[in-house]
Amino acid sequence: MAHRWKNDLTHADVTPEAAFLNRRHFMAGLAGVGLASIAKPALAEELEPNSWEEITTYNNFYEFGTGKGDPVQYANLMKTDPWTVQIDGMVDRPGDYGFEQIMSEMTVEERIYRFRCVEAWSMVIPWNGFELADLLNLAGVQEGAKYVGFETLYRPEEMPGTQYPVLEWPYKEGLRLDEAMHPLTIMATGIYGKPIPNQNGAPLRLVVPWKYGFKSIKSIVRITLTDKEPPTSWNQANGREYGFYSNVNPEVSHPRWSQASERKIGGGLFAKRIPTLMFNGYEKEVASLYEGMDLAKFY
Ligand SMILES: Nc1nc2c(c(=O)[nH]1)N[C@H]1C(S)=C(S)[C@@H](COP(=O)(O)O)O[C@H]1N2
Ligand SMILES: [Mo]
Repeated sequence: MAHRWKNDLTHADVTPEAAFLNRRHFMAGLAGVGLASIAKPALAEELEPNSWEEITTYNNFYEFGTGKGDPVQYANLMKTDPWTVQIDGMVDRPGDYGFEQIMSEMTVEERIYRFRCVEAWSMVIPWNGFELADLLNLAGVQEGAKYVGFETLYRPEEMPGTQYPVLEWPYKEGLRLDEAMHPLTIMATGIYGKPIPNQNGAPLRLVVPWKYGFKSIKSIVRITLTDKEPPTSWNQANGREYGFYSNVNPEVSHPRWSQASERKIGGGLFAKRIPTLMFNGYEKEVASLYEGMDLAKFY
């Protein structure tokens, strides 16, 4: 049934006033208890969304280069209109779905999510988007489908980064069907109420807030329902370092660095590392998806 997820981060949490009061609250508490509660101010701080400037100028979008500033510099080369998403595989209504057509059928809402890159930096981003489940239901998922594969646009003449074989193009990602149907999983089409900029994955990109950022594939042109685990770009490039699941987990280190803490971009006065939360803070909502699974083995 239409179980709609209740946002735990609301506007009240994220107005400058609320953030300021939270900080004062912690400062006051901190004076009495000393540095033992160092993690607490960080938790208040993380409710504060990053600025438009931070979210749209510090990006990973390797089709435009591997530097954090490359996407904002080159992604405007990508033509996003017209845009169609091919939905195929185990669906009742396969076909090319136009972006406008999709938008006319979907309910867009605001979702303020923590976003945690596998490189151990993070942001809080106020997305606008719709639940992926609604789009999959539009296409009609057939019985027997177990996974969803996604592909990014591959248009070398508009994507200077694709001349380098950093990854196999097109960029591919995948989810288990239950992950894809989870109410937290969205297709983002905006940020701060504005259309999502090219560097962030225009006109629509996946956002799976409890997984490392690379699962949140940008500028999607194809969605395939299948009964087999789909190949994914980072897993193909280095399966030992980037697993299919890639759930945020402070206890499972990346082979080359710890995942126990993270650096929130643009932290200002509080620019220190903050503890990384299990499932990026969405444990209550998603832990049941992985009941009985060895999360160190299925990383
Ligand atoms: N097509 C595509 N999608 C992608 C990437 C990419 O290089 N290409 N980078 C991923 C990584 S590593 C991260 S952290 C996020 C970054 O999203 P943002 O730039 O909107 O913060 O996008 C993900 N989606
Ligand atoms: Mo990332």
